[in-house]
Amino acid sequence: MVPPSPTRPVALTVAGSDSGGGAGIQADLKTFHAFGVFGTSAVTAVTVQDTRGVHGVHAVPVDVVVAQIDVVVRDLAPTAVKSGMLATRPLVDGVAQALERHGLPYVLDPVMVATSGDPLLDEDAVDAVRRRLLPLATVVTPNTDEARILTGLELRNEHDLRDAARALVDAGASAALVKGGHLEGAETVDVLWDGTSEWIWRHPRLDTRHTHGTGCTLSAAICAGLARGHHLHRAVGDGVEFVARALRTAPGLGGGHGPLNHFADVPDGSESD
Ligand code: PXL
Repeated sequence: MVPPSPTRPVALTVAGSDSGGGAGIQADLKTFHAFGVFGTSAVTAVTVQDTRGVHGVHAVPVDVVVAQIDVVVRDLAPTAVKSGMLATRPLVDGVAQALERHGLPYVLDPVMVATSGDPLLDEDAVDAVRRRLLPLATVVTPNTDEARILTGLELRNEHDLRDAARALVDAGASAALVKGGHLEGAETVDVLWDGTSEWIWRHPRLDTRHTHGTGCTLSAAICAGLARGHHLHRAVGDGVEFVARALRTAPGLGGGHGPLNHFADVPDGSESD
């Protein structure tokens, strides 16, 4: 007889497909897997993409995206969800309505622009992200550009990251992780504020162009931790460390911004309860 399998946490990503495999749905599923979490997905858009850039975007009809979320939640019972590329305003509205219904722990990665500089969210959708998705988020994970667009604040230094995290919580998110990777300096700084406590992670800055999918990978790692039932600060700490390792050991694929190493070791204990 086959012994019974240990129970396996399930997570859901609602995001775009990156044919190059480094970001989007593909990065999310690889990251869920690395953390020992069973990955499910609702595809919002199909991108024609390699490490050099986004060559085409085909949005999936809203009812098909919502149906993917609904059937997966009903049958596979994910214990956390993340969203990435949502492409259009109707998709933001549809996903918000579905997530409101299901009430799961939710990581909002407010994806707006690809590493290559190509747009991944229509401008008229930003307001819907702010009004409808922020209030649902267990944590929102913007980089400095996304935080500026969502809050109207300029982000130049660590102090500004801390202010932006507070502004995002004031705007309705339960917590905000503002990622300072795009700032200058020998260290990268990430700030988490949950309305009560603040945590700061620092890592030596790497001189690398292989950063494609960094944000997707981090938000997926946090989602995996939440799916396991970990506290937010633990899920974020494990995610930040996994991304640092995955950046350091990037495989150097492609002629542009290459992907991270999703085979990197996860921090000790992060893939168990
Ligand atoms: O990293 C942001 C992102 C999210 N989703 C998809 C992407 C990218 C970046 O390229 O392609 C599908």
